[in-house]
Amino acid sequence: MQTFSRRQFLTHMGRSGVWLAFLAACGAGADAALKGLVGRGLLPVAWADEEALLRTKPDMTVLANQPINGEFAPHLLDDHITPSARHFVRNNGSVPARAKNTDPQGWTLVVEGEVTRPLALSLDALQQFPPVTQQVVIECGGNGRALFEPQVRGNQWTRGAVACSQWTGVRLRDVLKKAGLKSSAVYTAHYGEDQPLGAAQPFSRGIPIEKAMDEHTLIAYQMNGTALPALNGYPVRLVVPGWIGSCSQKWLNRIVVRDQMHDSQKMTGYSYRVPAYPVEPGSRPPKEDMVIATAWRIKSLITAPQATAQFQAGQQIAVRGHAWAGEGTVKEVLVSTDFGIHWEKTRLTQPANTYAWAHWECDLVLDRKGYYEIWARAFDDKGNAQPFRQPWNPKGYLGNVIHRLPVMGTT
Ligand SMILES: Nc1nc2c(c(=O)[nH]1)N[C@H]1C(S)=C(S)[C@@H](COP(=O)(O)O)O[C@H]1N2
Ligand SMILES: [Mo]
Repeated sequence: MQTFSRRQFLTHMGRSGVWLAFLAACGAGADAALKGLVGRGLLPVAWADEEALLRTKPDMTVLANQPINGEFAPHLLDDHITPSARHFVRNNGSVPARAKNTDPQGWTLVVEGEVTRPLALSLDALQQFPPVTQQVVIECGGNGRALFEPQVRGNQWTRGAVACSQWTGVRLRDVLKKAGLKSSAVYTAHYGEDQPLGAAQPFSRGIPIEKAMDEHTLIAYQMNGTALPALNGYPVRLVVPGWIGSCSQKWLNRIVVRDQMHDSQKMTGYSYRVPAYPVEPGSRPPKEDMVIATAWRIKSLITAPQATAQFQAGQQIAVRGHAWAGEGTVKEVLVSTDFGIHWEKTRLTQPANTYAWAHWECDLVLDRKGYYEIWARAFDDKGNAQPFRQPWNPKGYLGNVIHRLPVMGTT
C-alpha cells in the first residue's frame, strides 16, 4: 500500500464517503496516520460502538470522546462506595473489542521477564489464587488539572476523576511469587489490550517491585461485586492503591518484570512526572529534573451540598464529603464559610479499610444573605494539609488544593 502523510491523506480523501471503503481496503496495514484521523475525530463510524458505552455512565461529564474521558460532579460522588456507573473514565486509547463484547474467551495474563517460571493464566487459573475484596480510591494523577494557572494541556479534570469502589481480585504478589521473582527483579511493566491512538506507544506503566509485592496491590476482576465495566478495564485490571491512577493498568493482559525502572513513553519525559523542585508557573524544567509521580497527597471532596445551592439565613446545612491521603491516613477535616478566617471541626468516620476514603460531616449555618464558599481542608497523620495554592507543574499532576464550594444565602 502506498503510504500517505496525514495531510496528503486528507487532501486525497477529503470528507467524502470514499474513505471508509479505502480504510477497509487498507486492512491491517492501516498505519499510525489513519489512527491519527480516528484520534482527531475525523472517523466517527469507527467509534460509534464505543460511544454507545457512554450510556453506561449517564451522569458523566464527558471531557473527550475519542478516547473517552469523563468525570462526575462532586455531588454525584456522595456514596461511600462509588456506584460503578459513577466511576470516572480515563482512556488513552480505544476500548478493546473484548471489553465491548464482555467476552473472556481467549484472554490470558502473561507474566514474564525477570521470573523463573513465566506464566500464561486464564481467567479461571487467575481466580484460583486466594480472593481479596477491599475498597480502594483510584484517582487520576491529573485530577485537579483545571485548577492550575497558567492552564496546562490535557483533559481539564476538575475534581471528579476520583472514585472509591469495592474491588475483588487476587494479590499481584501471589501471582509474582508463583512466577518466581529473580533477584534481578526491580520494577514491573504493565500492558493492556487497548490500542493506542496515532503514533503513541501502547499505554504502559509500571511500579517498583516493593509496591507490586505490597499485600494491597490487586489484580482485580470485579468492581462492586460484578465483572468490571467495559470502560474500567474488563475483564481484569490492576488496582494499585494510594498511587496515581495510571499505575492501575486496565484491560491488563501482560506483566513484564524488569531489571530496571520501566522506561516506556508513559514513564519518561513529562508523562506522569513532576519537577523535583518547585518551578516558576509556566516554565518547563529539563526532563532530567522530572521525577515519577507516585502516591497521592492528602485531599478532600465536598459532596453535599451541591455547588450553588441556596439556603435561607439561619437554616441548617448538612455538609459532608470524603477525604483520603495516598499512603497516609486522614487525621482531621476542617471547614470554613468565611474564606478561611475561622475553621470548624467535622465529624470524621475512618475508612472501611486501608486505602478506602474516610468520610466527614458537619452542620453549618449562613448568618445572612449573600455569596458564600464552603471550604474543606484535610490533614493527614504526617502533618500535611491541603494547600490553598501549590507549586505549578507542566502537566498539572497531583493537584490537591482545598475544595471551595460556592453556595448562596437568601433571606
Ligand atoms: N490499559 C490502560 N490502562 C489504564 C489507562 C489506559 O488508558 N489504558 N489509563 C490509566 C489512567 S491515566 C487512569 S487515571 C486509570 C483510570 O481508571 P478508570 O478509567 O477505571 O477510572 O486507568 C489507568 N489504566
Ligand atoms: Mo490518569
